[in-house]
Amino acid sequence: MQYLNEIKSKHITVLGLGVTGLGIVRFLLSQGFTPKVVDSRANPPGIDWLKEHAPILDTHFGDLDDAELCSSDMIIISPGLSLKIPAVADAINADVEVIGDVELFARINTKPVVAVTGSNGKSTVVTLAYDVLKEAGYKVALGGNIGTAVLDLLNDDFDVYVLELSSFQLDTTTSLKPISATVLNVSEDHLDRYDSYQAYIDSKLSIYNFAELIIVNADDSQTHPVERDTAPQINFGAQQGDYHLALHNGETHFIVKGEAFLPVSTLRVVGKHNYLNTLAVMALLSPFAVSKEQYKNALGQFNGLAHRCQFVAELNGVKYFNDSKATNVGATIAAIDSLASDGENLVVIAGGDAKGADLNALKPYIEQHVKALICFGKDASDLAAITNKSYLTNNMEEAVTLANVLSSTGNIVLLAPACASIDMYNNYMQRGDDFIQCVMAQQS
Ligand code: UMA
Ligand code: ADP
Repeated sequence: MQYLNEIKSKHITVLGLGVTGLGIVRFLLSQGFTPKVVDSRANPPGIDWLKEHAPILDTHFGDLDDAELCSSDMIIISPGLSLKIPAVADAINADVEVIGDVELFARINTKPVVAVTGSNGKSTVVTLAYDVLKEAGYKVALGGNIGTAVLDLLNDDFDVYVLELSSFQLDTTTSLKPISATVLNVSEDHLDRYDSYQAYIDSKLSIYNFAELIIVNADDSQTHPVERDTAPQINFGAQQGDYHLALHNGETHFIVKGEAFLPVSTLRVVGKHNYLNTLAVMALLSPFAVSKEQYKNALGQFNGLAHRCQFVAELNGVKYFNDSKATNVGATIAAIDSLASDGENLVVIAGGDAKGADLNALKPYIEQHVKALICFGKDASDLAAITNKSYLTNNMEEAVTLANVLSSTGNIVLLAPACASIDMYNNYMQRGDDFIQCVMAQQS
């Protein structure tokens, strides 16, 4: 850990004390550093841990303008905080180095990193990649935006890291050199944090900067690097690409470089978007030794993740699906696409905080496949305004009760909000759990 010796004498501030901040603090403490810890909240999530394990550290909890950030040599900032916050911008102007936890990880780590970003499918892809590598016998670590701070993983002796990276994390990462990297897809998200959609796309594309192998989505040109002569590139897509889907002996297969590798039925979870996610995994893991048998085992055991198009129950011939993780328009479109059959078979529950996105992109999918759109939450009226099939309600309970009334045998009720949950819930998991509870209550 040569780099740590270089910064031994620096005054380091850890800015943010959530999952990331705690990971940074734990790592720095384990290496003999005593950073200052700052958070704009009076009671940040990590405060109890800090009080118990490192009460000696200098702290400031509250207004960042009073945190004296400019007197640090280096700030390691959490992804939930924008670099444009005035106190942070002032520190950057005063030549304080501001980096994220992934950047510190990159400066120290010597093992291969498989890096994944994109608007949708990141968690699914990294989890499946992790499962496949494990099945193939690698000692593999899974972390990043999926929930484990990367620095919490650094002390163990892993063969390979699989990292999910958000645009926020990429904004503060400049020297990560992944063995393979992908932007899975791009659709509008987080526009409340970026000056423009292009700025959000540019953030995503920075994952390719020092990648040894670039994996692009053949069907989404926004995932392609701007520079032409960078690293070798391979692509995946529905009908085109080095990794694509095609019929073989009457069954749709994953096609790998011209050969029918495995039938899509090998994968336990369904939906075209999951087939594309699997192709992305195969492309990302092409630098590793994984046999067909090992893929078959891993794909066959993959149950998908909770709150992503998760089957909840069947009541009176109506199936209920929880896709609470559909926190943007692109994910809701993918859910509608994968559950739609002929005619208007879906009752969709949506709404929450749209994060500044243009909701009109949903319109053609609602028109074609959706019988009723039931909305609640902060941006419910904007969402309801895109179709005359909409209903406004006040909360999940009312929405599920109405969905029960409006649906008939053979229909599907789908929670796919196209919005973040933070206006009414702590997170998308809590929203999904509320949906499940309301559905179960309909049974009694
Ligand atoms: N916050 C303050 N003041 C502070 C610090 C944070 O108000 O001083 C607020 C932020 O504005 C944000 C919240 O606290 O609303 C959490 O921010 P954080 O940076 O402390 O978050 P962590 O707990 O460290 O979790 C972060 C990721 N969260 C965000 O980027 C907002 C987690 O992704 C990630 O799992 C974790 O690091 C480990 O890498 C979550 C997420 O929602 C799941 N990500 C967004 C997404 O997927 O769309 C990007
Ligand atoms: P992320 O980590 O990028 O949020 P997840 O795997 O958690 O991705 O899935 C988030 C949402 O996106 C879920 O609603 C899921 O059904 C949907 N989804 C998954 N893969 C894709 C894809 N390839 N394209 C579009 N939507 C997808």
